[in-house]
Amino acid sequence: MTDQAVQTPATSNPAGHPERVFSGVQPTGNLHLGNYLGAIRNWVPLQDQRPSIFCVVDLHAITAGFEPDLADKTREIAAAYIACGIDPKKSIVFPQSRVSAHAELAWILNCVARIGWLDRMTQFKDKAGKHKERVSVGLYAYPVLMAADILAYRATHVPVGEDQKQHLELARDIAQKFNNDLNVPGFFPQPEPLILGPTPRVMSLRDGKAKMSKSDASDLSRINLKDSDEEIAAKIRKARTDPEPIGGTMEEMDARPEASNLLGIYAALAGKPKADILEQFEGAQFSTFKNELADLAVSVLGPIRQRMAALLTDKAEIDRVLEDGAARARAIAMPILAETRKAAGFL
Ligand code: AQP
Repeated sequence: MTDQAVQTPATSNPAGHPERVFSGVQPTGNLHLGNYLGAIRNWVPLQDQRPSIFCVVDLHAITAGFEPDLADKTREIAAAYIACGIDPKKSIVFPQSRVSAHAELAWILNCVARIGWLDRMTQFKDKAGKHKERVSVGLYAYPVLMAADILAYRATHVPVGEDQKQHLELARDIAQKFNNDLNVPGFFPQPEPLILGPTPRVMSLRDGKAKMSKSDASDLSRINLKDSDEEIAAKIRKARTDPEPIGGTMEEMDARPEASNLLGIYAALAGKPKADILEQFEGAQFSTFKNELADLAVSVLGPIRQRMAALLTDKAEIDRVLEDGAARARAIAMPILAETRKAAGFL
C-alpha cells in the first residue's frame, strides 16, 4: 500500500485553489491498529502527490475532558506519524493548538453550521450515550472544529477512516453554505474524503460489530502501536472468532464479523485485497491463521514501535519539528483566515 500510487478523485474547486491534503489524529489514549490502517498508513504515499499537512488535533482531545499529560501524548502522536513514514520536511506536522486560526475559524463556522446538521452526527450520539446533557459543548461542536481544520488550509483531500465520512460530508455542507451565504462562490473548495486501503474500518478484536477504539475499556479489543511483540501475538490469539474454518464467499464471511475483521486486518497489513487472503487461507483453521497473522502484525508493527521509542528519547527534537511545522502551517492558514474575516464582513 505505502509504495503504490494512490488514485485520488478530482475535487470541486472552481476557484482553482492549490490542492492540499489534510488529516489528523487526536492525542488521546493509545494509538491503535485502526488509526494506523484506517488513517496514518494511507497518508504516506499521499505526501508525494500533493502538499500535505498532518496535524495532531490536541484541541479535539479536550472535548472529552482534559488530558493530564497532553503535551507528551501530542509528542507521541507526532513520533508515530514519523515512525510510520511521514517525512516532516516534506509534509507539515504540527499541533493544532499552535495555530490559532483553527479555533477562530471554528467560531465563524459555528455560526454557519445548523443545529439540525449536528444533531444527525452518529459519533456524537455514540460518544454522548444516554447522558447527552452532561457532555461538553465542545464534543457537540467537534465536527465544526474538524471542518475548520480542513478549511483553514482550503484542503482538497482528506484521508480518514470510514468512521469519519459523515464528518467530512458535514465539512462539505459547511463550506458550501459559507460560499452561498456570503456570495463568495468557490471561496472554500469542497474537501474530498479519501477512504483508502482494503480495511477502512478496523473492528474490535472482542466484538466484530464495534470499531476498534482508543476508548474501549478492554485493552484486548485493540492492538496498540506501543504493544510489545508478545502482546500483539497474545491479543491476536485471544481475538474472538467462530468455530468454522475460513472459507466461503466474501458475502458469507461478512456474516461472520469477527472472522471477517481478522481477514481484513491481514489484507491491510499485507497490502493485498481481502479476496486474495480469503483464497490463500481457504479451509484453514483459525488457530493456524492467527499464528500467521500474529507474525505478519509483529513484522509490520515491531519496527514502527522501535522507531517511535527512539524518536521519543529526544523530546526537544520532536518539539523543534512541531514548532517548525506550526510556523509553516500558520503561513498558510493565517492569510486564508484574513480572507475569511473579510468575506464575513468583519472590520
Ligand atoms: N477502528 C478504526 N478503523 C479505521 N480507522 C479508524 N480511525 C479510528 N479508528 C479507526 C481513524 O483514525 C483517525 C484518527 O482518529 P481520531 O484520533 O479522530 O480518533 P477516533 O476516530 O475517535 O479514534 P478512536 O480510537 O475511536 O478514539 P476514541 O475511542 O477516543 O473515539 C481517523 O481518520 C479515523 O477515521
